[in-house]
Amino acid sequence: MAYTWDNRVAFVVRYLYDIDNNGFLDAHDFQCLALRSCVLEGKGDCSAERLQKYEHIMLSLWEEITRLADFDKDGTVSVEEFKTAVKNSCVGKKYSEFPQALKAFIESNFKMTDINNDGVMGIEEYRYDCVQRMVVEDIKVIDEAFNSLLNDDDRKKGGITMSRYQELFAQFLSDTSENCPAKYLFGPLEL
Ligand SMILES: [Ca+2]
Ligand SMILES: [Ca+2]
Ligand SMILES: [Ca+2]
Repeated sequence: MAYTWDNRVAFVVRYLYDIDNNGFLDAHDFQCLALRSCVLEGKGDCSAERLQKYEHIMLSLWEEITRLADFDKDGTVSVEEFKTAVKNSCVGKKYSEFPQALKAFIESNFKMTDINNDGVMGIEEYRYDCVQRMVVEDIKVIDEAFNSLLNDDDRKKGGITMSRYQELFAQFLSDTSENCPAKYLFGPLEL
């Protein structure tokens, strides 16, 4: 059950966007996301200029999500509204066809994960990303998920590059089959 499309989309809302954890999305989440992304990607740096850049990315994303998903126009986006919007705008589409602000978010997410800035998400960075969201008793669970995410080319490169991350993130939202190859992108899901 954990990897159904419904659960994957719910995961994105809950763990990537709803960072104040109140069960729905509004502008506050994206303001906080801007700050969090700025600090994480800057390894602690939070200069006004960089923060402004992240505010632009995240608030544009929120505007786009509102436009595509706030069907009842109440200024917030529920999980159900978000699912409908992903169905309309992402299902069956490739990364290049995704809404612009979502693509900017995906890129920024990759940069946050790629801690040593070498352009590849390696196993250690993947572990680091996973344990911030989930409780794990045995590292094997995370390592197996990472390894099954990789194709031969990824293995040669030592992990997931930006272009592969974009492709996998797109699949995570656009592929409705439960056995979607990208299902482990954010670690083993427990919802
Ligand atoms: Ca929220
Ligand atoms: Ca709404
Ligand atoms: Ca890296």
